Amino acid sequence: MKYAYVLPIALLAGACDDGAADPSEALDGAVTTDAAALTDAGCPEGMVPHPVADAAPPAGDAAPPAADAQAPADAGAVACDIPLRLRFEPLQHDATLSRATSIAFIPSMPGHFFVTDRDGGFAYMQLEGERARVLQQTAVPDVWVNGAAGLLGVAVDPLFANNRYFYLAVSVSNERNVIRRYTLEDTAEATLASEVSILEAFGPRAPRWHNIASIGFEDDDVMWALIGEKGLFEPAQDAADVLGKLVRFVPSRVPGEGGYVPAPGNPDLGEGSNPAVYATGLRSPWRGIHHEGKWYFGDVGFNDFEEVNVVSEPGQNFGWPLAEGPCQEACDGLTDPWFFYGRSNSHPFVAEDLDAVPTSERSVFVGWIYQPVAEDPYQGRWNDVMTFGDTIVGFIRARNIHGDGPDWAVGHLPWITGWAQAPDGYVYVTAMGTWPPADEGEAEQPSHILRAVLAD
Ligand SMILES: [Ca+2]
Repeated sequence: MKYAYVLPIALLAGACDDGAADPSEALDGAVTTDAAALTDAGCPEGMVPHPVADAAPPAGDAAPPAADAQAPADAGAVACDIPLRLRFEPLQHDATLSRATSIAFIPSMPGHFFVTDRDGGFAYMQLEGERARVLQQTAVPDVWVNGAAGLLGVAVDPLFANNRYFYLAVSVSNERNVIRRYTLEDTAEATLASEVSILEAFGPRAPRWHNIASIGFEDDDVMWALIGEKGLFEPAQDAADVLGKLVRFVPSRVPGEGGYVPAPGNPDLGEGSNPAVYATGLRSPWRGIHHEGKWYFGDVGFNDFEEVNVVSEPGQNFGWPLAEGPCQEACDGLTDPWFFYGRSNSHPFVAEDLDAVPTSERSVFVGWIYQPVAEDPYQGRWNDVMTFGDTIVGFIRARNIHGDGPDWAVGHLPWITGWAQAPDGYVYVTAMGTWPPADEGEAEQPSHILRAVLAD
């Protein structure tokens, strides 16, 4: 095995299920290898370091695995991991998906999931080995489709086993985006008839850009949404408006009744502010996720920079349109991106992807952070690791969520749109066949549902 001599280190660092580990053991293990092969961070060539708390020797067998360390890192203390590398295996499926946008699994019904299509379709499907089979497919009414607008997001209610609720993020006009709730009924017609409106975002005279695409739950009650600023700039700094914000709210669970109440724990952003707002200054945060009390999201740039941001406390202001990328002046109260990249094709993110699509266009996303499970097909290598990438260029990279890097190349898949983890332990993604949509008379390539598997 390629990494046989360092595998024990990686297992210690990789938050395995029963791994009783002391980070210092991992370090000790690392320094027993050939010193000439160690990187600057003290890891063997080909491995990635991440900082860990400098823990005292464990009192018993119950010491937490190193990769779970939450405390700030002590200077120099690192664990060495085998880097996550992925390839994507397309599933055969019988859904009609012209431009798949998102995917979400039903935790209480293993193998059952929803996929959305920008053009208004949603499919309720079931995994069957290497295939995925449609159980219900229909077109959602009143979806306004234009460029990046349409049916963009789906979330499953954590209490689905009791209420059979799921949620769709839909553009209904140039100016209006809605999060709708549906009840999964026995027929598609009955499912569509159950629609109620939970939350609306309205931008008068808005262009088609920067809608609602990422929605989810942080616990049984609190729902969140990343909302774009509809190409209007100013609303992102207006705390009275949900455009350009991360919002948190408790959706109505009353049958036949929509609406929401603001979530507990939201900040007070002053008189007239919208009590659902949690973070401000977002531009086009079309893909991001919640993980252990924080949100990680890509914010697509205007002229210069693609940002990856972390929301770690209430009331943070991520700068747009006062700043794009790292703030240069008048920066009081603004939170800089965790990291960012520009449009140059000589940037390492592009240069290290041999299949990179040659383009000056960019569209950053944050993909997935693994939720550890007993049957982990990624061997712990995805634990505490965030994937991110560029939808147009096609590179996919990863970075440990503790500390400030490094990041590394994970794989390549252009037009990737949605990420979700299934009860079988695998992560599945949706990807469009072509983007932008084909011109009149040109054939569209169908979208794919793919399973992420280790590439090495
Ligand atoms: Ca920003």
